[in-house]
Amino acid sequence: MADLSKLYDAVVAGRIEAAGTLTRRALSGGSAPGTILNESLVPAMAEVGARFGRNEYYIPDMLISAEAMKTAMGILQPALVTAGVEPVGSVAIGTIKGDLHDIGKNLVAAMLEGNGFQVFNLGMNVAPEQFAAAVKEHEVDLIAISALLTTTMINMKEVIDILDREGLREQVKVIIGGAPVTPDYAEKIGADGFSDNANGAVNLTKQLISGSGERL
Ligand code: B12
Repeated sequence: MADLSKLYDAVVAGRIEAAGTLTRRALSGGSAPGTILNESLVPAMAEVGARFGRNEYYIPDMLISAEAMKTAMGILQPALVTAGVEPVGSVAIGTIKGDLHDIGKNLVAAMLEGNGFQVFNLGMNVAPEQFAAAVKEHEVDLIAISALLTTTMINMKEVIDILDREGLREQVKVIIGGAPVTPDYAEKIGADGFSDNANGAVNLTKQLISGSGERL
């Protein structure tokens, strides 16, 4: 537990090497990967955001904390992902056009992989056309779109519009998420579901792919 609060401090302070060392130590000390994630790393990034919101942190501070988070995630990811499981479905995930925030998206991708989904991670700043192309190329069951900015979340609707225009909408589910996204917004743009966290994203994906077909 002591290590988890040290890890939290390291990510908030942007101490990249310490974040890596403390993640390894927490894992070898027996902390569950989910505990490390949810009790240390995710709250640390929330604190970084809060400090930015209060003008106590600036962009370089956010960047360096994001690097510390990524280092920790790189170590945690293999522990989150169970190897050798038959894919239970396939997902294309990306951060929407104009948006360079990829930590939450990568977390959702890792959790999906860890739950047996085949994941095509399209990266960040993904154009709506690229999501449609992934549906055609990989015949994915579901598209997961992330947005962290109020100015970019509006681009999510373009993905659904393109899927409609190209006659692909019926064959693929669409879920959205990211800090500014709300269930109302998901409903408004015609997405099939929303979650504000990675576990919720996995549950949503399971429900939608198993074919309830309902909007969640
Ligand atoms: C780190 C960070 C950055 C880093 C990003 C590095 C990277 N590689 O990702 C850098 C420094 C590059 C950055 C830049 C900017 N940022 Co910034 N950033 C953040 C910060 C501090 C943390 C984001 C994060 O990683 N959170 C941790 C992850 C784990 O959480 P998450 O992303 O929310 O993801 C979870 C859920 O949302 C959900 N989820 C996420 N995606 C999806 C997808 C699906 C399908 C589902 C179901 C769920 C889901 O599950 C995830 C796991 O639980 C946030 C503050 C915050 N509290 O969000 C600001 C924040 C998002 N940034 C902000 C701003 C303003 C900017 C800049 C415009 C600053 C500037 N003036 O240049 C630029 C924009 C650059 C761009 N074009 O994208 C504002 C946005 C305000 C707004 N309402 O639009 C925030 C909220 C800060 C603030 N308090 O004002 N940023």
